[in-house]
Amino acid sequence: MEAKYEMHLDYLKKQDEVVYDAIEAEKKRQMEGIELIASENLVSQSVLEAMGSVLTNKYSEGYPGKRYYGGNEQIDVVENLAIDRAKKLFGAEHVNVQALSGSPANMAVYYALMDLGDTFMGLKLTEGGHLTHGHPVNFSGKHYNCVQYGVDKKTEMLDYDAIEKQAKEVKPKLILSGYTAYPRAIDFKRFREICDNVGAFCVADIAHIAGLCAVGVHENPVPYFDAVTTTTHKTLRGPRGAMIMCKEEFAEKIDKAVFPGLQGGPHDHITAARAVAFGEALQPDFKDYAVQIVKNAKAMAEELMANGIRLVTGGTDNHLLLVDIFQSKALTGKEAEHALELAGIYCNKNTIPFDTRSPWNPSGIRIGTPVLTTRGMKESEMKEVSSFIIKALDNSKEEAKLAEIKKNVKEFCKQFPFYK
Ligand code: DSN
Repeated sequence: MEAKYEMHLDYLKKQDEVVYDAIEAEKKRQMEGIELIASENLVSQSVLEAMGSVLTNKYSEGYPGKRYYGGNEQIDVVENLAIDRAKKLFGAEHVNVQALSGSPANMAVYYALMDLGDTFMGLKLTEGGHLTHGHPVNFSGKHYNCVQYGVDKKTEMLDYDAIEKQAKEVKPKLILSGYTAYPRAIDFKRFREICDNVGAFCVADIAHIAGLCAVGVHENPVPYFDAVTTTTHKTLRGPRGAMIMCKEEFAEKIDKAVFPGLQGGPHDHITAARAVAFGEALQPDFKDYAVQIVKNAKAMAEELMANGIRLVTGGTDNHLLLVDIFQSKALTGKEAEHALELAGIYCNKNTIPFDTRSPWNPSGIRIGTPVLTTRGMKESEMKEVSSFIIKALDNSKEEAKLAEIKKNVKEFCKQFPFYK
Protein backbone atom coordinates (compact mmCIF):
# COMPACT_ATOMS: atom_id res chain seq x y z
CA MET A 1 0.00 0.00 0.00
CA GLU A 2 1.22 3.52 -0.86
CA ALA A 3 1.87 6.00 1.94
CA LYS A 4 -0.71 8.74 2.14
CA TYR A 5 1.72 11.64 2.60
CA GLU A 6 5.28 12.60 1.79
CA MET A 7 7.49 14.79 3.93
CA HIS A 8 9.87 17.01 1.99
CA LEU A 9 12.96 17.75 4.04
CA ASP A 10 15.43 17.87 1.15
CA TYR A 11 16.89 21.23 2.06
CA LEU A 12 17.28 20.36 5.73
CA LYS A 13 19.00 17.13 4.73
CA LYS A 14 21.74 19.09 2.99
CA GLN A 15 22.00 21.82 5.61
CA ASP A 16 21.79 20.01 8.92
CA GLU A 17 22.16 16.29 8.73
CA VAL A 18 22.01 15.74 12.48
CA VAL A 19 18.56 17.29 12.87
CA TYR A 20 17.42 15.70 9.61
CA ASP A 21 18.52 12.25 10.78
CA ALA A 22 16.71 12.65 14.11
CA ILE A 23 13.48 13.66 12.35
CA GLU A 24 13.75 10.77 9.90
CA ALA A 25 14.45 8.29 12.71
CA GLU A 26 11.44 9.58 14.62
CA LYS A 27 9.25 9.26 11.53
CA LYS A 28 10.48 5.68 11.14
CA ARG A 29 9.62 4.96 14.78
CA GLN A 30 6.13 6.38 14.28
CA MET A 31 5.57 4.35 11.12
CA GLU A 32 7.10 1.07 12.33
CA GLY A 33 5.50 1.01 15.77
CA ILE A 34 2.08 0.67 17.31
CA GLU A 35 1.33 4.10 18.78
CA LEU A 36 -1.13 3.81 21.63
CA ILE A 37 -0.55 7.10 23.41
CA ALA A 38 -4.12 8.35 23.83
CA SER A 39 -3.21 12.02 23.50
CA GLU A 40 -1.27 11.72 20.24
CA ASN A 41 -2.27 11.65 16.60
CA LEU A 42 -0.83 11.90 13.08
CA VAL A 43 -1.51 15.08 11.12
CA SER A 44 -2.09 15.47 7.41
CA GLN A 45 0.45 16.79 4.94
CA SER A 46 -1.55 20.05 4.72
CA VAL A 47 -1.33 20.59 8.48
CA LEU A 48 2.41 19.86 8.37
CA GLU A 49 2.94 22.26 5.49
CA ALA A 50 1.02 25.10 7.17
CA MET A 51 3.09 24.55 10.33
CA GLY A 52 6.31 24.67 8.36
CA SER A 53 5.37 27.89 6.55
CA VAL A 54 6.72 31.46 6.58
CA LEU A 55 3.95 32.43 8.97
CA THR A 56 6.38 31.48 11.72
CA ASN A 57 8.26 34.70 10.89
CA LYS A 58 5.49 37.07 11.91
CA TYR A 59 4.66 39.02 15.06
CA SER A 60 1.00 39.84 15.53
CA GLU A 61 0.22 40.72 19.17
CA GLY A 62 -3.43 41.62 19.40
CA TYR A 63 -6.43 40.19 17.56
CA PRO A 64 -7.68 40.36 13.96
CA GLY A 65 -8.21 43.99 12.94
CA LYS A 66 -6.44 45.26 16.08
CA ARG A 67 -2.75 44.41 16.05
CA TYR A 68 0.25 46.01 17.66
CA TYR A 69 2.40 45.34 14.56
CA GLY A 70 2.00 46.19 10.89
CA GLY A 71 1.77 43.74 8.02
CA ASN A 72 -0.86 41.45 9.48
CA GLU A 73 -3.34 41.31 6.62
CA GLN A 74 -2.80 37.61 5.86
CA ILE A 75 -2.45 36.69 9.52
CA ASP A 76 -5.92 38.16 10.05
CA VAL A 77 -7.18 36.00 7.18
CA VAL A 78 -5.94 32.76 8.75
CA GLU A 79 -6.89 33.68 12.32
CA ASN A 80 -10.44 34.65 11.29
CA LEU A 81 -10.71 31.45 9.29
CA ALA A 82 -9.57 29.33 12.25
CA ILE A 83 -12.09 31.11 14.50
CA ASP A 84 -14.99 30.76 12.06
CA ARG A 85 -14.29 27.10 11.41
CA ALA A 86 -13.97 26.35 15.14
CA LYS A 87 -17.28 28.15 15.81
CA LYS A 88 -18.98 26.04 13.16
CA LEU A 89 -17.36 22.82 14.36
CA PHE A 90 -18.37 23.22 18.00
CA GLY A 91 -21.30 25.65 17.89
CA ALA A 92 -19.29 28.19 19.88
CA GLU A 93 -20.30 31.81 20.43
CA HIS A 94 -16.71 33.02 20.79
CA VAL A 95 -13.35 31.38 20.09
CA ASN A 96 -9.80 32.38 20.98
CA VAL A 97 -7.29 30.38 18.92
CA GLN A 98 -4.13 31.94 20.35
CA ALA A 99 -3.53 29.78 23.45
CA LEU A 100 -0.14 28.20 22.91
CA SER A 101 -1.03 24.91 24.56
CA GLY A 102 -3.46 23.23 26.93
CA SER A 103 -1.94 24.50 30.19
CA PRO A 104 -1.94 28.19 29.18
CA ALA A 105 -5.48 27.78 27.85
CA ASN A 106 -6.66 26.53 31.24
CA MET A 107 -4.64 29.21 32.99
CA ALA A 108 -6.30 31.92 30.87
CA VAL A 109 -9.79 30.67 31.74
CA TYR A 110 -9.01 30.59 35.48
CA TYR A 111 -7.43 34.03 35.20
CA ALA A 112 -10.49 35.39 33.39
CA LEU A 113 -13.18 33.89 35.61
CA MET A 114 -11.58 33.81 39.07
CA ASP A 115 -9.47 35.97 41.35
CA LEU A 116 -6.23 34.50 42.67
CA GLY A 117 -6.95 32.46 45.78
CA ASP A 118 -10.54 31.64 44.76
CA THR A 119 -11.86 28.13 45.26
CA PHE A 120 -12.57 25.79 42.36
CA MET A 121 -13.17 22.08 41.92
CA GLY A 122 -11.38 19.73 39.50
CA LEU A 123 -10.82 15.98 39.29
CA LYS A 124 -7.79 14.51 41.09
CA LEU A 125 -4.81 13.75 38.85
CA THR A 126 -4.62 10.20 40.15
CA GLU A 127 -8.22 9.59 39.12
CA GLY A 128 -8.07 10.99 35.61
CA GLY A 129 -7.65 14.76 36.01
CA HIS A 130 -4.80 16.83 34.60
CA LEU A 131 -2.03 18.68 36.45
CA THR A 132 -3.76 21.97 35.60
CA HIS A 133 -6.97 20.78 37.20
CA GLY A 134 -5.75 21.84 40.62
CA HIS A 135 -2.77 19.61 41.48
CA PRO A 136 -0.71 21.10 44.32
CA VAL A 137 2.57 21.09 42.32
CA ASN A 138 0.96 23.05 39.48
CA PHE A 139 0.05 26.77 39.22
CA SER A 140 -3.61 25.73 39.40
CA GLY A 141 -3.15 24.27 42.89
CA LYS A 142 -0.76 26.98 44.04
CA HIS A 143 -2.58 30.12 42.84
CA TYR A 144 -6.09 28.89 43.58
CA ASN A 145 -7.69 26.94 46.38
CA CYS A 146 -8.54 23.74 44.56
CA VAL A 147 -10.78 21.26 46.33
CA GLN A 148 -10.58 18.15 44.22
CA TYR A 149 -13.30 15.62 43.59
CA GLY A 150 -12.76 11.95 42.88
CA VAL A 151 -14.43 8.96 41.29
CA ASP A 152 -16.56 6.38 43.08
CA LYS A 153 -14.46 3.70 44.74
CA LYS A 154 -16.58 0.80 43.50
CA THR A 155 -17.46 1.84 39.94
CA GLU A 156 -14.33 3.98 39.38
CA MET A 157 -16.68 6.37 37.59
CA LEU A 158 -17.89 9.88 38.38
CA ASP A 159 -20.64 9.99 40.97
CA TYR A 160 -22.55 13.14 40.05
CA ASP A 161 -24.64 13.18 43.23
CA ALA A 162 -21.47 13.01 45.35
CA ILE A 163 -19.91 15.82 43.30
CA GLU A 164 -23.03 17.94 43.78
CA LYS A 165 -23.02 17.28 47.52
CA GLN A 166 -19.35 18.26 47.73
CA ALA A 167 -19.97 21.38 45.62
CA LYS A 168 -22.76 22.48 47.97
CA GLU A 169 -20.31 22.28 50.88
CA VAL A 170 -17.31 23.78 49.08
CA LYS A 171 -19.20 26.56 47.21
CA PRO A 172 -16.61 26.80 44.42
CA LYS A 173 -16.46 29.71 42.04
CA LEU A 174 -15.82 27.31 39.16
CA ILE A 175 -16.21 23.59 38.52
CA LEU A 176 -14.01 21.96 35.92
CA SER A 177 -14.95 18.80 34.08
CA GLY A 178 -13.22 17.07 31.15
CA TYR A 179 -10.24 14.81 31.81
CA THR A 180 -7.05 13.19 30.54
CA ALA A 181 -7.46 9.63 31.73
CA TYR A 182 -11.17 8.97 32.14
CA PRO A 183 -12.44 6.21 29.84
CA ARG A 184 -16.15 6.92 30.22
CA ALA A 185 -18.68 9.36 28.78
CA ILE A 186 -19.00 12.56 30.78
CA ASP A 187 -22.50 13.81 31.61
CA PHE A 188 -21.85 17.45 30.80
CA LYS A 189 -25.54 18.37 31.17
CA ARG A 190 -25.41 17.14 34.77
CA PHE A 191 -22.31 19.28 35.38
CA ARG A 192 -24.19 22.32 34.05
CA GLU A 193 -27.02 21.54 36.47
CA ILE A 194 -24.62 21.18 39.41
CA CYS A 195 -22.91 24.47 38.55
CA ASP A 196 -26.26 26.24 38.27
CA ASN A 197 -27.34 24.80 41.63
CA VAL A 198 -24.24 26.16 43.40
CA GLY A 199 -23.70 29.31 41.33
CA ALA A 200 -20.35 28.21 39.88
CA PHE A 201 -18.86 28.87 36.47
CA CYS A 202 -19.20 25.77 34.36
CA VAL A 203 -15.96 24.96 32.53
CA ALA A 204 -14.66 21.91 30.67
CA ASP A 205 -11.26 20.88 29.34
CA ILE A 206 -12.18 18.61 26.42
CA ALA A 207 -8.62 18.23 25.10
CA HIS A 208 -8.84 14.45 24.89
CA ILE A 209 -12.33 14.09 23.45
CA ALA A 210 -12.56 17.24 21.30
CA GLY A 211 -12.61 15.30 18.02
CA LEU A 212 -15.43 13.15 19.36
CA CYS A 213 -17.37 16.18 20.68
CA ALA A 214 -17.04 18.04 17.37
CA VAL A 215 -19.06 15.41 15.53
CA GLY A 216 -21.44 14.29 18.26
CA VAL A 217 -19.71 11.00 19.07
CA HIS A 218 -19.43 12.39 22.61
CA GLU A 219 -21.77 15.00 24.10
CA ASN A 220 -20.45 18.47 23.15
CA PRO A 221 -20.58 20.91 26.10
CA VAL A 222 -19.53 24.00 24.13
CA PRO A 223 -22.98 25.48 23.38
CA TYR A 224 -24.10 25.55 27.01
CA PHE A 225 -20.90 25.76 29.10
CA ASP A 226 -19.42 29.11 30.14
CA ALA A 227 -15.99 28.21 28.76
CA VAL A 228 -14.38 25.15 27.20
CA THR A 229 -10.70 24.62 26.51
CA THR A 230 -9.12 22.10 24.22
CA THR A 231 -5.79 21.26 22.74
CA THR A 232 -5.90 20.86 18.98
CA HIS A 233 -3.51 17.94 18.50
CA LYS A 234 -5.30 15.01 20.12
CA THR A 235 -8.49 13.47 18.69
CA LEU A 236 -8.99 16.74 16.78
CA ARG A 237 -5.95 15.78 14.68
CA GLY A 238 -4.49 19.26 14.28
CA PRO A 239 -1.19 20.95 15.16
CA ARG A 240 0.12 21.17 18.73
CA GLY A 241 -1.68 24.04 20.38
CA ALA A 242 -4.95 24.94 22.04
CA MET A 243 -8.02 27.13 21.91
CA ILE A 244 -10.69 28.47 24.21
CA MET A 245 -14.38 28.54 23.36
CA CYS A 246 -16.77 30.57 25.48
CA LYS A 247 -20.03 32.40 25.70
CA GLU A 248 -20.00 35.89 24.22
CA GLU A 249 -20.38 37.45 27.69
CA PHE A 250 -16.94 36.13 28.68
CA ALA A 251 -15.23 36.85 25.35
CA GLU A 252 -13.50 40.06 26.32
CA LYS A 253 -12.26 38.73 29.66
CA ILE A 254 -10.89 35.56 28.06
CA ASP A 255 -9.22 37.37 25.16
CA LYS A 256 -7.60 39.80 27.60
CA ALA A 257 -6.46 36.94 29.82
CA VAL A 258 -4.68 35.29 26.86
CA PHE A 259 -3.22 38.56 25.53
CA PRO A 260 -1.90 40.69 27.17
CA GLY A 261 -2.58 38.75 30.40
CA LEU A 262 -0.45 35.69 29.79
CA GLN A 263 1.04 35.63 26.32
CA GLY A 264 2.76 37.81 23.76
CA GLY A 265 2.77 37.04 20.06
CA PRO A 266 0.60 34.17 18.88
CA HIS A 267 2.17 31.40 16.81
CA ASP A 268 0.69 32.28 13.44
CA HIS A 269 1.99 29.21 11.60
CA ILE A 270 0.12 27.11 14.15
CA THR A 271 -2.99 29.25 13.77
CA ALA A 272 -2.90 28.52 10.03
CA ALA A 273 -2.44 24.81 10.70
CA ARG A 274 -5.38 24.93 13.12
CA ALA A 275 -7.53 26.49 10.38
CA VAL A 276 -6.51 23.64 8.07
CA ALA A 277 -7.22 20.97 10.67
CA PHE A 278 -10.63 22.46 11.53
CA GLY A 279 -11.42 22.50 7.81
CA GLU A 280 -10.58 18.79 7.71
CA ALA A 281 -12.71 18.09 10.77
CA LEU A 282 -15.66 19.80 9.06
CA GLN A 283 -15.56 17.22 6.25
CA PRO A 284 -18.09 14.36 6.49
CA ASP A 285 -15.38 11.68 6.73
CA PHE A 286 -14.16 13.10 10.03
CA LYS A 287 -17.31 11.78 11.70
CA ASP A 288 -16.53 8.30 10.32
CA TYR A 289 -13.07 8.68 11.81
CA ALA A 290 -14.40 9.62 15.25
CA VAL A 291 -16.94 6.79 15.22
CA GLN A 292 -14.17 4.34 14.30
CA ILE A 293 -11.90 5.58 17.11
CA VAL A 294 -14.54 4.53 19.64
CA LYS A 295 -15.34 1.25 17.87
CA ASN A 296 -11.65 0.42 17.91
CA ALA A 297 -11.29 1.28 21.60
CA LYS A 298 -14.28 -0.91 22.45
CA ALA A 299 -12.91 -3.77 20.33
CA MET A 300 -9.55 -3.54 22.06
CA ALA A 301 -11.22 -3.37 25.46
CA GLU A 302 -13.17 -6.58 24.78
CA GLU A 303 -10.11 -8.39 23.51
CA LEU A 304 -7.90 -7.37 26.42
CA MET A 305 -10.56 -8.21 28.99
CA ALA A 306 -11.13 -11.59 27.33
CA ASN A 307 -7.42 -12.18 27.96
CA GLY A 308 -7.66 -11.48 31.67
CA ILE A 309 -6.73 -7.79 31.67
CA ARG A 310 -8.55 -5.61 34.19
CA LEU A 311 -9.70 -2.31 32.76
CA VAL A 312 -10.56 0.52 35.11
CA THR A 313 -14.39 0.94 35.04
CA GLY A 314 -14.62 -2.36 33.12
CA GLY A 315 -14.46 -0.83 29.65
CA THR A 316 -14.56 2.37 27.64
CA ASP A 317 -16.97 4.80 26.00
CA ASN A 318 -14.35 6.92 24.28
CA HIS A 319 -10.88 6.69 22.73
CA LEU A 320 -8.94 5.39 25.73
CA LEU A 321 -8.54 2.45 28.06
CA LEU A 322 -7.00 2.59 31.50
CA VAL A 323 -5.38 -0.73 32.31
CA ASP A 324 -4.79 -1.96 35.85
CA ILE A 325 -1.57 -3.66 34.86
CA PHE A 326 -0.43 -4.34 38.40
CA GLN A 327 -3.44 -6.48 39.18
CA SER A 328 -3.60 -7.99 35.68
CA LYS A 329 0.05 -8.95 35.12
CA ALA A 330 1.90 -8.16 38.36
CA LEU A 331 3.82 -5.45 36.51
CA THR A 332 4.08 -1.79 37.44
CA GLY A 333 3.07 0.80 34.88
CA LYS A 334 6.72 1.69 34.38
CA GLU A 335 7.71 -1.93 33.74
CA ALA A 336 4.81 -2.45 31.34
CA GLU A 337 5.56 0.75 29.42
CA HIS A 338 9.20 -0.31 29.09
CA ALA A 339 8.44 -3.86 27.96
CA LEU A 340 5.95 -2.62 25.39
CA GLU A 341 8.44 -0.06 24.11
CA LEU A 342 11.00 -2.82 23.52
CA ALA A 343 8.33 -4.52 21.40
CA GLY A 344 7.67 -1.37 19.34
CA ILE A 345 4.42 -0.58 21.15
CA TYR A 346 4.12 2.85 22.76
CA CYS A 347 1.89 3.84 25.67
CA ASN A 348 2.28 5.76 28.91
CA LYS A 349 2.34 4.67 32.51
CA ASN A 350 -0.60 6.12 34.39
CA THR A 351 -2.05 6.11 37.86
CA ILE A 352 -5.36 4.37 38.33
CA PRO A 353 -8.07 5.44 40.80
CA PHE A 354 -7.01 4.90 44.43
CA ASP A 355 -3.52 3.96 43.28
CA THR A 356 -1.21 3.14 46.15
CA ARG A 357 1.85 3.57 43.90
CA SER A 358 3.44 6.85 42.74
CA PRO A 359 2.78 8.63 39.39
CA TRP A 360 6.40 7.84 38.43
CA ASN A 361 5.82 4.12 38.85
CA PRO A 362 2.06 3.67 39.04
CA SER A 363 -0.21 0.63 38.76
CA GLY A 364 -1.58 1.38 35.33
CA ILE A 365 -0.98 2.15 31.71
CA ARG A 366 -3.17 4.31 29.47
CA ILE A 367 -3.75 3.29 25.88
CA GLY A 368 -5.77 4.89 23.11
CA THR A 369 -6.83 4.36 19.52
CA PRO A 370 -6.69 7.79 17.75
CA VAL A 371 -3.37 7.14 15.95
CA LEU A 372 -4.13 3.59 14.85
CA THR A 373 -7.52 4.74 13.58
CA THR A 374 -5.87 7.56 11.60
CA ARG A 375 -3.69 4.88 10.00
CA GLY A 376 -6.84 3.10 8.84
CA MET A 377 -7.01 0.24 11.32
CA LYS A 378 -10.36 -1.24 12.25
CA GLU A 379 -11.78 -3.71 14.78
CA SER A 380 -10.06 -6.77 13.27
CA GLU A 381 -6.67 -5.08 13.58
CA MET A 382 -7.44 -4.24 17.20
CA LYS A 383 -7.48 -7.98 17.85
CA GLU A 384 -3.99 -8.28 16.41
CA VAL A 385 -2.75 -5.24 18.32
CA SER A 386 -4.19 -6.68 21.54
CA SER A 387 -2.42 -9.95 20.92
CA PHE A 388 0.91 -8.12 20.44
CA ILE A 389 0.27 -6.28 23.73
CA ILE A 390 -0.50 -9.48 25.64
CA LYS A 391 2.52 -11.28 24.19
CA ALA A 392 4.83 -8.43 25.12
CA LEU A 393 3.45 -8.19 28.65
CA ASP A 394 3.73 -11.96 29.11
CA ASN A 395 7.38 -11.82 28.03
CA SER A 396 8.24 -8.57 29.73
CA LYS A 397 11.62 -9.79 31.02
CA GLU A 398 12.64 -11.62 27.80
CA GLU A 399 14.47 -9.09 25.66
CA ALA A 400 15.00 -11.49 22.76
CA LYS A 401 11.29 -12.29 22.62
CA LEU A 402 10.39 -8.61 22.78
CA ALA A 403 12.79 -7.94 19.89
CA GLU A 404 11.06 -10.64 17.89
CA ILE A 405 7.65 -9.13 18.63
CA LYS A 406 9.04 -5.76 17.49
CA LYS A 407 9.91 -7.30 14.11
CA ASN A 408 6.38 -8.67 13.75
CA VAL A 409 4.93 -5.31 14.81
CA LYS A 410 6.99 -3.66 12.09
CA GLU A 411 5.67 -6.07 9.45
CA PHE A 412 2.12 -5.52 10.68
CA CYS A 413 2.50 -1.72 10.56
CA LYS A 414 3.76 -1.84 6.96
CA GLN A 415 0.18 -2.57 5.93
CA PHE A 416 -0.84 0.86 7.23
CA PRO A 417 1.66 3.37 5.84
CA PHE A 418 0.99 7.05 6.44
CA TYR A 419 4.08 9.20 5.86
CA LYS A 420 6.43 8.03 3.14
N1 DSN B 1 -0.02 15.23 28.39
C1 DSN B 1 -1.39 15.15 27.93
C2 DSN B 1 -1.89 13.76 27.96
O1 DSN B 1 -1.12 12.88 27.62
O2 DSN B 1 -3.03 13.51 28.31
C3 DSN B 1 -2.27 16.06 28.64
O3 DSN B 1 -1.73 17.34 28.60
